Amino acid sequence: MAPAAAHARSTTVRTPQGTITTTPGKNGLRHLTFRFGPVRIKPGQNTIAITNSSLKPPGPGWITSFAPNLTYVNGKVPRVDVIHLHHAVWIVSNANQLVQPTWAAGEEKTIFRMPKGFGWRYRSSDRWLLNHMIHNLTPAPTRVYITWKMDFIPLGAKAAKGMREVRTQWMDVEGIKAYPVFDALRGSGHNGLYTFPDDNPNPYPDGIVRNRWVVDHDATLVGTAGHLHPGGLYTDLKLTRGDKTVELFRSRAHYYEPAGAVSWDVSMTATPKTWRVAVKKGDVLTVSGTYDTRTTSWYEVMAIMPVAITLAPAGGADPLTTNVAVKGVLTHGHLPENDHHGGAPDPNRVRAAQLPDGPTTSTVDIDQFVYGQGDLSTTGAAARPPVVGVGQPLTFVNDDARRDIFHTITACRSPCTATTGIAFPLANGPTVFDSGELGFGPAGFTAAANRKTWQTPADLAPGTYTYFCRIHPFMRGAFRVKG
Ligand SMILES: [Cu+2]
Repeated sequence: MAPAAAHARSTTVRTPQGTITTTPGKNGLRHLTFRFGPVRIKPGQNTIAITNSSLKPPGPGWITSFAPNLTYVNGKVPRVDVIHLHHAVWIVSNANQLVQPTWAAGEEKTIFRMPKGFGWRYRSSDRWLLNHMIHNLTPAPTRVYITWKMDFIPLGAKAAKGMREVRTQWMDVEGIKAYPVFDALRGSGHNGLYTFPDDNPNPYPDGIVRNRWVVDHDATLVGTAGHLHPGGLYTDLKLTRGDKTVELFRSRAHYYEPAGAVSWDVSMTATPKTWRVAVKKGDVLTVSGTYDTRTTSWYEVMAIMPVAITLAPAGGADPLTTNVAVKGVLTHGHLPENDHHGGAPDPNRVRAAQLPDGPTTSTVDIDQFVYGQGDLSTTGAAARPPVVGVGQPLTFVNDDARRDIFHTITACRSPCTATTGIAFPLANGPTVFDSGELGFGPAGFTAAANRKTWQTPADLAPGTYTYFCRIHPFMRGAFRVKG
């Protein structure tokens, strides 16, 4: 490592994995900016990578905040409908903990800030792993940096006096997995709300309840915020002691999106800096996530609530006698990268229902981001919907799977021709169907369905069905069932 650039007060260190910029603050505080990459993004990619990270603080101390982002090589933040930070998780391992997810970023870019006097202890021997999934919604390759800012207090600095250590307890409805997702289907749940795991009759088929953690020492909870996908309304953290269950915090999704709870134009609420909850060994914490299923299906969504917990008790209210589930605070406002909403009329796209029949067939191949027959961005004979008889399935084959490009066939409401953006298209077809992500990846470590074919449901009524690709939402198509 060698100093590569020096601004008035900042210094930047370059490493093979990226850069670390340090700006001095008050009482020994350091503002650290990490820039990981550039990461090469392949056409249409939606894959998960995990790597050792050498981008760490310059010495032992305390980390007191975390703010993630994504930029192009020129420093500009990509539009979220073009390049999407699906997630990044920083996993810490050291002598005390084998593997602990500690900080995380999703496209909502929540900023975590510890209350004054609390911090994550960093030791130079700690190993950091970075698990990231960057989703390219277009066929164009690019390069990006994953960036994050941390406030850091070196050991021995004035600001380090009296610091109390926290660690992150990872609370995820799917437990600790490389790809912890569930589906919230249109019309499921109660009154347009679907809560996982509560509304799923069999949320954990293997019998392992993943959304709970038994507190293993008396301690104080000092902060939490939820992670959801579009369609998500809130996550809940609850505590059970004996026969009593109480709410500890509801992290709400606040949508700036004009179309409502349908896009990444959102900020989550986090606990206010005064939130302190005294927990006891044996208490049970649970997490759940609630989605709006009135009009739209939400596939492969998440509900996660990392909780900062002290190693030793540090005060706080007894949640059984005090209502600690206070109103949260937004961690940021509307972000300009979410300005491209989509949903405007697109004169270049054909309305499938008005087209003559395409060929009667049993198979549609997908190649080079185009549905082989009935693609709504094509014209002439290619755009005409392929036809199957009632009860005859149509098989889709993703030939792009050989290049690690995943596609879906997901029902959207006809005509499904409006412009692409963060809020359009949506999985809001009146008949619910979805292929999963057709493609291949390492088992348990991929969004891919690990098959490249999918058959339409055999019980479809006569009609023209429109669909889109959830991974590359500019891709639209249609097929026709005839009686
Ligand atoms: Cu696709």
